[in-house]
Amino acid sequence: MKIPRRAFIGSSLVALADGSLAAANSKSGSQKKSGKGVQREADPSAKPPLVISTWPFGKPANDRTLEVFRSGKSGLDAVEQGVRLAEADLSNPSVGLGGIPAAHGVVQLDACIMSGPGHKAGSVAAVEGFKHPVSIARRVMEETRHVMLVGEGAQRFARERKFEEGPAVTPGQKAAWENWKKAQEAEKAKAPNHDTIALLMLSPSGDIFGACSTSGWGYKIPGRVGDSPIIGGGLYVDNAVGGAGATGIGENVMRYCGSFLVVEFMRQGMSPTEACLATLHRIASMDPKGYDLSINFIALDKRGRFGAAGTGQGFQYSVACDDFSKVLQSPGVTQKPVGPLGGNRL
Ligand code: SD4
Repeated sequence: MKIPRRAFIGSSLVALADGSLAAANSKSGSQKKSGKGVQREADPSAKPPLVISTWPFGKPANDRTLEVFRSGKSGLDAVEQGVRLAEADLSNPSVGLGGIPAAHGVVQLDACIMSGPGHKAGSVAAVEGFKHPVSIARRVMEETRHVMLVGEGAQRFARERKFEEGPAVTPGQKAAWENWKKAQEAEKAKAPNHDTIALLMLSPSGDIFGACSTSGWGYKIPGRVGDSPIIGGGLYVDNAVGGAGATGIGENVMRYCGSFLVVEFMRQGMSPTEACLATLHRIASMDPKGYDLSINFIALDKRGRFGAAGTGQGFQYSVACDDFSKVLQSPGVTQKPVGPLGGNRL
């Protein structure tokens, strides 16, 4: 089913390639009229190798991904190494062992990796004490008949393969956790912010690779698994179409197969930004919280077009290719779109 662009772009903001924002109301000129009727406004595109990732801290990860790829390694090696860079940064409270711990004071990491060629995937969740869950996920993908290992089983698998171990929690996060515990006992604790790296790469041969890693929701219930390691939730790659990744409150992504839906909308002909917006509108139309979801998506397609969108004010994401490496602002959505399908589920 083709969905009129007007129906979902509505009153959103669209990120320009230079990072600025422009109103993208369908009536305000973002659609071009031609003799053949209304045409879609293309998202920015870039010549591959092209890398896109969530948040400004994705920028060094993108640069690392390109550096590894240019050195002759595979696309899978490149995305893994890019995400490892973020995992190794102990000052990042959202990814790797520097992350905010679960409620028992120990960091539990979630990660996954996908290869477009062969449609392969590997994933781990609630892993304690290992520095690079994305690499464990890759080994699950390459050395087992399974897709996902969790908790103690994933740790045993990693230990047997001599993956690098690390602290249960960093001293800084332990001190913050102790304060949180005290505040919680006094019933004054707030949930801290948390982010995730989802990273996608399009290679010059048209292959797509993706990886995702997070310490998840700060002070979560031990054993809680978010969207990030869920194939189709926090990450999805279809080598014939494109890839998508998510960040934000995983519970609001994984109930809707968010990244899978973004890719499916691109398959129907939407640009990456349009597909991210349509996914947000779909989720908001179903969720009792409406647009109060705190979720964001990035996407790239097979043609080298890229985009992103988030609820509220949107979010910042990073893009790199041979010509540039920069941080962009995504569009943000706070209300349902105007147009004939505005009241329906897109
Ligand atoms: C999760 N989606 O575990 C992750 C966390 C995140 O911005 O991305 N926060 O729910």
